[in-house]
Amino acid sequence: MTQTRTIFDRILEGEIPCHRVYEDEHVLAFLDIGPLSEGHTLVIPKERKAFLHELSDESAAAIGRVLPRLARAVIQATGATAYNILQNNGAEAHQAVFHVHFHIIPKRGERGLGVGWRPG
Ligand code: DGP
Repeated sequence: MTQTRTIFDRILEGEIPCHRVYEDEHVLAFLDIGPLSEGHTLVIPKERKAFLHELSDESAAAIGRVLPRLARAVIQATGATAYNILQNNGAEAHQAVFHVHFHIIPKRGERGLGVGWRPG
């Protein structure tokens, strides 16, 4: 897929603001603008790729390293008792922003049904 400039590139370049929760050489994490629960966090590679299967090993490793740490931080910050990690690839899979991203969606005091986040 052609790697077009998305809203996340504008966030990465500081052109539009975000609530940053983590940043390193390869990864940025920030709060989702339309949170499904308090603390809903997006974790993105700095590499500009639309889909997970296009990601370089370096970016994949960097994301893999920080996801558990960020999940831990989200649990601690929100008091969540559970969370979903979601990662959509393609419009039919509900991907809206075509820059790879992982959702960390904390859950508390509720029992999830099925995948429990968005209607199919
Ligand atoms: P997805 O459907 O997986 O592509 O989710 C894209 C997410 O990106 C969606 O939950 C809302 C979030 N989002 C879109 N635009 C912005 C933005 O400008 N700032 C922030 N913080 N989040 C955004």
